[in-house]
Amino acid sequence: MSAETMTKSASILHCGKYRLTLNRPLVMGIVNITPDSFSDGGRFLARDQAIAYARKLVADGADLIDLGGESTRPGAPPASLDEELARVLPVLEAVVGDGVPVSVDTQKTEVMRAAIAAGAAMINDVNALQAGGAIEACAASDVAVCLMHKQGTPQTMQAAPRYDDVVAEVSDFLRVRAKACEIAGIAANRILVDPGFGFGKTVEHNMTLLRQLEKLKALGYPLLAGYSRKTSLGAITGRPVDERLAASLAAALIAAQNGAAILRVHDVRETVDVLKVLGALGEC
Ligand code: 7PJ
Repeated sequence: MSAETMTKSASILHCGKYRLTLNRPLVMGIVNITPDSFSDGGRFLARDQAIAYARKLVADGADLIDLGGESTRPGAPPASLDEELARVLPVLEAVVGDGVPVSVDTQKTEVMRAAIAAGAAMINDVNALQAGGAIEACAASDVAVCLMHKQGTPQTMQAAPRYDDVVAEVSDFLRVRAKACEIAGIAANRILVDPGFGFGKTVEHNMTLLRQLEKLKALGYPLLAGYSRKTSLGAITGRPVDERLAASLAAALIAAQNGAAILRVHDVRETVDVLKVLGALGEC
């Protein structure tokens, strides 16, 4: 392939019935459907708020939305299968026809199966499809999969993260998981990889990964990066979670400049503006 053709050909992510051209960074808007995220004035009120919120993110310019029914924040308790299904499915069913691919953030094979049956276009798994039957459930469908690296579990991972070479170890893990997916029948054009910022990583580990994101791109799969509002941005800025917008935008911009294909963010409207400036730079 000539150099000119190479610069023009963007990879295309197969994502359920969608085909996403990765010629500019895409924005994935986060919808957390956990009891602490929305009013606890009853399940239906929380459901309706989550649906309205997802639609607001689409109106704000989200290219995809990511629904999560279990908190994976450091120290968060796990959700039961029934709880997670009851949180995610009604919102998924409501927004799946809105014209934007819907990702479901889950570690549970049963939730994956139900989400796929309900029309999810992507399974986003912080456990990289390591649960029994998870790879097979995704392989039997047409969803895209996001494989994320973490060290330890959300309950324990921030206790004492350690690596000899964080970039090499994250890269090796993602290569092995992506290969397992391909062997099981998930085509390479359905696979995304993610370094898992904040999942068993110190501020230094996160910064090393952010700085060297291009090295993970060498695996040959598009990268998803999620740094929005994370604890290490709090450590760097001294700000609580609701005051990390500027830090989150800075991290998103750096991730985009260093090759991330999809940015998983809370603040969609602001991130879209940041990316418009980056895009305009490319056209100068
Ligand atoms: C990530 C995620 C991430 C992917 C969460 C939070 C914690 N999925 N789910 N990557 N983080 N792929 O948003 O603070 O970084 S939950």
